[in-house]
Amino acid sequence: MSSRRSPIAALLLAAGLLAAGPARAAGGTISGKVEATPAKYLPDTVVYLKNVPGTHAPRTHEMDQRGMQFVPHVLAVAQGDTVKFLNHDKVAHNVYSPDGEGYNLGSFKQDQSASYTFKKTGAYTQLCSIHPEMLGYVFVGQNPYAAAVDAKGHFAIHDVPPGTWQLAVWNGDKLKAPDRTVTVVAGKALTENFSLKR
Ligand SMILES: [Cu+2]
Repeated sequence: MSSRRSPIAALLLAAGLLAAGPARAAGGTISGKVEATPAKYLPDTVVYLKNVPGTHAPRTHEMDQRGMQFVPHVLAVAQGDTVKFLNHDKVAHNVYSPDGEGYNLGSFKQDQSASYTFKKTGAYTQLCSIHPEMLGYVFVGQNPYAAAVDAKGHFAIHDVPPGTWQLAVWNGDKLKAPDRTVTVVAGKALTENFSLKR
């Protein structure tokens, strides 16, 4: 009748459960809406988490040049990620940024591309030397938990590790909102709205 486990077996079981826990548990979601005053600065907004420990697999993102614009206008990536810059216009475009370590990927024609891997965090103004009116931003965070807002100011950050984090808003050097402490629980959704002002 005895089904009692030895102390060692109990320890191994506990260790196994603990090891399986973080990989199995879903992260949380943080979503909400950002309002900006003046509203014209709303498109230049990223909501992000500061300083989340742990490593992430580097990803490759795409920023297109289409209709004489960078698409998306703001791209949020993580340190170590690569951005592949595309060109779907009939004219040649250039890709350069004076920010961070700076880069100039030269000029390329329709259906050609050029890639850059972002080694340092920060916001990179994305410019084209051929068309001075073109402007985009690559926001490079410390971690992948960041999202640019859509046209109405909505954002969603998915698969956030459970824990207590600092939630912040980037809007260049134009508008601001105070950082906020949030506690993320696995499988739960948080709603966080922001109002940006000068
Ligand atoms: Cu251009």
